[in-house]
Amino acid sequence: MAFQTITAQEAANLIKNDDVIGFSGFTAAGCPKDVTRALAAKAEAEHAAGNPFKVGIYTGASTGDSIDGALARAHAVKFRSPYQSNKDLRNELNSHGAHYFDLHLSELAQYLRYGFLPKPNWAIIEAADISADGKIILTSGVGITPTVARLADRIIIELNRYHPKETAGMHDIYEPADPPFRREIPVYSPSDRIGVPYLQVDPSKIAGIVETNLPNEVGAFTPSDKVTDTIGYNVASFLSSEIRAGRIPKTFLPVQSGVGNVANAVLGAMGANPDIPPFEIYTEVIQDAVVTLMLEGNVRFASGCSLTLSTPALENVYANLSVFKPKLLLRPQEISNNPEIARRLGLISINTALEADIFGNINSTHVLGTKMMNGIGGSGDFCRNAYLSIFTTPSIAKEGKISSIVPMVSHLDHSEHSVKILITEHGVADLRGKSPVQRAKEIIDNCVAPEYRGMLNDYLNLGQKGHTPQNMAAALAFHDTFNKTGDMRLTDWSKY
Ligand code: 0RQ
Repeated sequence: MAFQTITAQEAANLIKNDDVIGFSGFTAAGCPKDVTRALAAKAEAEHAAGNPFKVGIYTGASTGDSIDGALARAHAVKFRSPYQSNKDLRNELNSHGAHYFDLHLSELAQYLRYGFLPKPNWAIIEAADISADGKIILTSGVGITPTVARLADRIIIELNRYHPKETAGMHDIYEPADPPFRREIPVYSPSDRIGVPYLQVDPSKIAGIVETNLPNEVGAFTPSDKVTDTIGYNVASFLSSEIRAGRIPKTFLPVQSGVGNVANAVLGAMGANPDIPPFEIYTEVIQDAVVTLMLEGNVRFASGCSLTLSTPALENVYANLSVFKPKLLLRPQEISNNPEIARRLGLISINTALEADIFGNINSTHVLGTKMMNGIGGSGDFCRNAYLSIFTTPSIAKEGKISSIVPMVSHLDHSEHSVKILITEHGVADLRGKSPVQRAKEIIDNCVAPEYRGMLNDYLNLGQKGHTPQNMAAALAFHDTFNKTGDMRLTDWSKY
């Protein structure tokens, strides 16, 4: 079948107010860019003419600026799921300009198949190559593409020549059957392939092909600093002590690691630790540190959902495909983040908290309890099901005006029942097998910034009787004080 080549504007003109779109990609890797910019321009023109124009958006995770940024600035987002990290979209969600539905990333594809959410009218998919019978080679991120391509009424392809078609073979596309017919997902080690290397779509649904040549929009990492380096060192030292204690096998276990600078520093420190043998990665986001560790021989294989690499790192992979292709595998997020597989493989999961409390509960998403930051992402998929779930966080934020460790989290994403280890630049709190009061002592003594330790010990002493000694009047006193004074440091508990 010969597909029609169309312009980005012609593609955007096919999309109507209130339509629902599912995009390919995961983070800024593998997302369309051209049609969405044209769609944002169309929305602005419609608004200027006094017409409503908003669309519903599903993606794998966050996107590049050309989806979330452009459409948020055009006030063209009706709803959005499951994860975002764009400043303009964040403002739109926090000011109720768009509805946001935060979701464990492994669940979105099945939510769509189960009919829990509106079905996509459109799938817009970035491709490295397409055959006449509708076999697509995806680019650097997979996300929810197989499901939205199947469920959508029509499909628009962005054929992006920036991504070499020789990446064919790096993807493993598999969609599980739905209950009551689902069987085990047969991934028994990170490198197991269970699907096919291409995405098969119904060619009759393809409305047109937009040809582009555009790099990904992955932001550069800020260089690591003393705090992130120390957190990385603490994680690596803890893991090597677990090997010595016989609680992690000497051959090690596959690692899942979140996004951002702390995650990059943690992986770097693990590579530098002589007690940690070369290891495998089973994760969602493959970041720059993984490429470096592969070249150094410290990472043997990485399975993920996206190559969320800076432009130089991605170009290095593309220029050396014979080296990297045998060691990299990209899967849909319901497989990369699958709870069954995380439990079976025995993942060591390392994610970043925004805020933790002294009893081991984690807030990953809400700044001071109200403002959405990014979303839960895959952190819940992994931490609940991991062999060992670790959360890291700098002990303070905003030059110490905020303690990342508080009496009670202002929003709960991961409970004390899922979180095993908390690590800051000050040290490691091992929460396994400890009661709430024991956990509180462990966290205050090892993880809290020295200037906040006294305040948190005072809080514990205020605690009402009971298994978990929270004081209901004072539990959010740190946040209340920050809201009133711009600083959490509280000297007088008497009014609580
Ligand atoms: O504020 O942006 O104004 O400077 O929060 O903090 O330290 O730069 O941390 O960029 O690594 O993000 C948890 C958000 C950390 C991220 C989070 C302020 C701080 C700063 C950002 P500024 P940092 P990072 C993989 C798995 C949830 C999902 C997840 C995240 C800004 O890691 O989204 O783990 N995780 N997914 O000043 C108020 C506090 C604060 C605070 C920091 N306690 N209170 N503000 N800040 N602590 C991803 C995927 O699944 C795709």
